[in-house]
Amino acid sequence: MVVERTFSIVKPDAVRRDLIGTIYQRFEAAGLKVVAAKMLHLDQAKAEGFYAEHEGREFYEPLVKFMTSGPIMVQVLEGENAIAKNREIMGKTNFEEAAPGTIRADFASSVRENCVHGSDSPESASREINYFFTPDEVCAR
Ligand code: RTP
Ligand code: MG
Repeated sequence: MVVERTFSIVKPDAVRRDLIGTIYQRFEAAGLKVVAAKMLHLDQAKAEGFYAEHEGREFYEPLVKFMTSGPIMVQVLEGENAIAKNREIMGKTNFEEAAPGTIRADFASSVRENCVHGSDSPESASREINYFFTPDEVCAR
């Protein structure tokens, strides 16, 4: 088993609904340790850059609008197979297809407003962690 780091966001819908603690509890219960965290409010340019891979798709502009609609929590999670494990506890993008007991199945209100983001590969984890955190902001545990 490999200890990995992944990047995670508690999205504006979940912050608005006071789900930060509930979602952090899911991370910790799954063996994913929080090794960096902060709250911030994305501006348009930072959100567009984060989702650049989706530029041109029909959901891109409403997604950027949603992600800039209120504060978010960004965090780095560490644990065995952290990238896949986090995707597993998040559930599928479309909450209606997400497995019971996953964060999205339990709390998402639409395909867009789906509470959490998680890196989908080692390459995106590395890029996304560096997009939001300097090396000294990530703590050894
Ligand atoms: P994320 O990047 O946020 O972890 O989610 P994901 O990998 O499961 O989904 P992705 O395909 O990367 O899409 C990014 C986010 O865009 C919104 N979305 N809306 N058809 C739609 O309206 C649609 N499709 C995607 C969701 O917020 C999704 O998480
Ligand atoms: Mg994605």
